[in-house]
Amino acid sequence: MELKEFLSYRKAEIMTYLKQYFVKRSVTPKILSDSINHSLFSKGKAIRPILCLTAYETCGGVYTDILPQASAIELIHTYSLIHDDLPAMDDDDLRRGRPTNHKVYGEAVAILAGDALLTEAFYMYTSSFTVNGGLLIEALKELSSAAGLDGMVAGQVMDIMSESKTPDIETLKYIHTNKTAALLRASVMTGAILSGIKGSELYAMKIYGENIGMTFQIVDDILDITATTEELGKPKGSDLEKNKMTYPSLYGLVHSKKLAKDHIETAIASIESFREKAHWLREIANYLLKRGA
Ligand code: GRG
Repeated sequence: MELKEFLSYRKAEIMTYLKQYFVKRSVTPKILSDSINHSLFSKGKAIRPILCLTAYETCGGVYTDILPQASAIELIHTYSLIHDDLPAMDDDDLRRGRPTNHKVYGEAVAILAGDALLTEAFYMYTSSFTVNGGLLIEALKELSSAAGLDGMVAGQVMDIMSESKTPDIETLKYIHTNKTAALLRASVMTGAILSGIKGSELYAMKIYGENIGMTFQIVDDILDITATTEELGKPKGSDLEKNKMTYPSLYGLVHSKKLAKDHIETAIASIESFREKAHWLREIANYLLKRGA
């Protein structure tokens, strides 16, 4: 199977799970349901839940066993995009090839849809599980810290506070590690934790997750300059327009590409001991790099 087929098959399974879940949940008022559906069932790659399922499988699990836990990560990610697009944050009009949530449903509903997605993620995570309860709690600790104070929220605050400031490596690393890499690392790590692996194998997954996370954001910075609005599904050049601190703004395009490649090499080397079981994790790492080539 080619990677493209693998990704689209896994994404379809995640989306089917989410659709069925929300049908059963029968969300009211209708505008809240519409607002959630608008952002969740659109053109996203679902790369975080795919990484979670794939890490679990690499560590010896049957991936369908953790569909609720992996899919819950997509709810957290989608909330972060809805809130990131709000006028008080990045003030964007286009996301995943559609008008942003607040443009269609208004700011109040968009904020609340984001809140609902974040809280529902934890309801989904704990409502149906086949793994050991202790492992589930460990994975939840990893996920909640990465999505909040030890990760995405802290990184987002630093990102906003650094707009229009002279780029420096410490701040840039802090933003990328927390805003973007933390949730990607947690996607990999929670899959690994739920499988029950420990020690050096779990550590290897952490290094893999951190490094693909850094490449993801560096490539995102590069694409903001090199891709078209249509390819991005959001406005091209928005980092430049908002004077964001990015890798190309500090290192230029060529060196940023080299750094993205270095992180992927580290990620792939870290999971060597999983041998052929890590085939798809290696393929995904290379794909995340090639997006920016
Ligand atoms: C609101 C707490 C809070 C955080 C927002 C997600 C985020 C943090 C900001 C989005 C800004 C941005 C473009 C970050 C770059 C990395 C990133 C998260 C890109 C979007 O993720 P993809 O490419 O999107 O996986 P899809 O649409 O494929 O799911």
